[in-house]
Amino acid sequence: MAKSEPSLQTPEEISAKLYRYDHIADKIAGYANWNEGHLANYAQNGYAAVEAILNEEEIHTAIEALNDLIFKDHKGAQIQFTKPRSELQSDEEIENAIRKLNDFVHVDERLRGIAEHPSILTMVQDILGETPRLVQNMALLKPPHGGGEKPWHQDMAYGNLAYEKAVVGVWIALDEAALDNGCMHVIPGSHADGATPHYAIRDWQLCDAHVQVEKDVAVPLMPGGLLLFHGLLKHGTPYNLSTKKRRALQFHYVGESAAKLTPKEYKRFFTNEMSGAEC
Ligand SMILES: O=C(O)CCC(=O)C(=O)O
Repeated sequence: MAKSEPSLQTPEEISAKLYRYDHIADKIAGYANWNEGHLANYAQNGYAAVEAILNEEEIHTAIEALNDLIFKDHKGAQIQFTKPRSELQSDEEIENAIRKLNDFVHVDERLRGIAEHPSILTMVQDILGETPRLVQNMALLKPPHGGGEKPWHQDMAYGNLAYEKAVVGVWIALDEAALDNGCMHVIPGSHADGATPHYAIRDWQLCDAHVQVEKDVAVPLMPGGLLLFHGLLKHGTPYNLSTKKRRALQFHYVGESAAKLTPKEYKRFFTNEMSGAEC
């Protein structure tokens, strides 16, 4: 029975012990280079990083659209604050206290345009082998000076993404996502482990003691670059302990024929209900 390490406390300790920074993912140099070989690598590794999918204007438009939702009118999109809204005065304080915006594609056509970007949809369709359906849209902000960790997890362990067929995640860097501001980290091939129990620890996450940190590959990306990844790939992002913002968009797509897991299947696959294995 694995026990989570009680000594993992500070952001610095977590960043040092649960992530490594010396294995860097290979990247595909733009959509024009996407080919069958990359699909085979995706099937094996569970991810593919592609540079320069959004151009400067698209990145600028996406950031402007997010700022409009934050500072002008959220238009019904959800915004998750890490501090009570009443304590936040300046624009900087407001932005630094936002971790997530959800469900904006129906209220902002600029962001919908990115979720429906032809290059992105084609790559996702190639992976799924059928027409993609967008099932989740969010922006993930990791502010400077301590923007929070997203511990290691599988996206399909979150009920809204628990489908009987693999979902594809698309994580798009709007700022440079680097080793020091919380870029994505993945365990190559870990989607082949299948569904793995998650635990409510710092988040809904894999047990820290079960993560094969020695296999961690970091995926730094320039703005406009993206990571395509399998819904069972084990991945996480460390704290942003730098002075730089790290904003990203994340979309999830599923094949149009895929059905949701039943609640019973979900519990069996993604919780310790059956095994009783503790973390
Ligand atoms: O952008 C991040 O920090 C974490 C993204 C992620 O892995 C998730 O939300 O599932």
